[in-house]
Amino acid sequence: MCTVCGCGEGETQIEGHEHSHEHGHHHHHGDADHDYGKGAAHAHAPGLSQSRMVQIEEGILSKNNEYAAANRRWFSEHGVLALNLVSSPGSGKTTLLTRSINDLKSELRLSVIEGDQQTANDAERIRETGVKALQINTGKGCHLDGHMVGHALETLKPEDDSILFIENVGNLVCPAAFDLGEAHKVAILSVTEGEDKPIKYPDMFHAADLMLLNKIDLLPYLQFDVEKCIEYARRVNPKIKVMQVSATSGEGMDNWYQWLRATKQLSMIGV
Ligand SMILES: Nc1nc2c(ncn2[C@@H]2O[C@H](COP(=O)(O)OP(=O)(O)OP(=O)(O)O)[C@@H](O)[C@H]2O)c(=O)[nH]1
Ligand SMILES: [Mg+2]
Repeated sequence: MCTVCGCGEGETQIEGHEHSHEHGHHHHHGDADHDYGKGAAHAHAPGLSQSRMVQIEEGILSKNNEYAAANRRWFSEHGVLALNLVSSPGSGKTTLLTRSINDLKSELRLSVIEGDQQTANDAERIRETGVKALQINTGKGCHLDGHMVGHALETLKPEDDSILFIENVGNLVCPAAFDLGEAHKVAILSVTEGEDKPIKYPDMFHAADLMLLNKIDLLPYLQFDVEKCIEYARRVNPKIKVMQVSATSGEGMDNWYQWLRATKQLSMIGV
């Protein structure tokens, strides 16, 4: 459960994975996608005091941090640069990933974990590029967590010295609170969403090291103030890097690729 929004108890499914464990999730082997939570959402906690809810939330987050720390150790031992891609639904994460993969797959080792509540659509889109991808379905859950990613790693087995993209569930709120063990969160904001998103959802933009402002090919048709958007992002996170891109036209994508190459290099020397 996520006590931020009360989402989610139930079953998660990770493709190719099956077992039950202490959390009561049931994973399914075979072709099934990893599915977390076909059961009813438990959004309310009647009878629980505010302080009890805070206690529960702290417990969940500290447990998550343990799983995330284990993932981070694994990434470091294997020379894997893990990036957590976060955004609202439809900002263009999968489109951006498929283009990036097609442009970089001859040069870098890549793999992808896809998080969505339902369907394996995004993992299938990634697999069309020839790169390994694994779908996690979170069911009622609104974000990936460290534990789900740990299990996905067992099945996906990213190569040593590679980049692992983790596309989180589309949601600008809860994924900010759940560390997956990644080196960086990359926030994708598309220009169709309005320039004020960084100040409306500050936690996410505060947690991200890079913001990709996507769909800039659409700017001629919109009233979107790019400078103001960047100013808002810097207001919540003075250190955030911002790049303007179009995942469909390819404009600006080279800056992102340069950032990926440089960040991969730095990760190998432990920065
Ligand atoms: N014009 C334009 N459309 C884009 C761009 N990037 C993505 N899209 C479109 O935006 C829609 C959503 O793209 P996706 O890549 O599925 O977005 P997503 O963030 O992965 O979505 P979820 O995984 O469902 O959260 C699709 O119709 C894409 O074609 C872009 O740079 N320009
Ligand atoms: Mg997607």
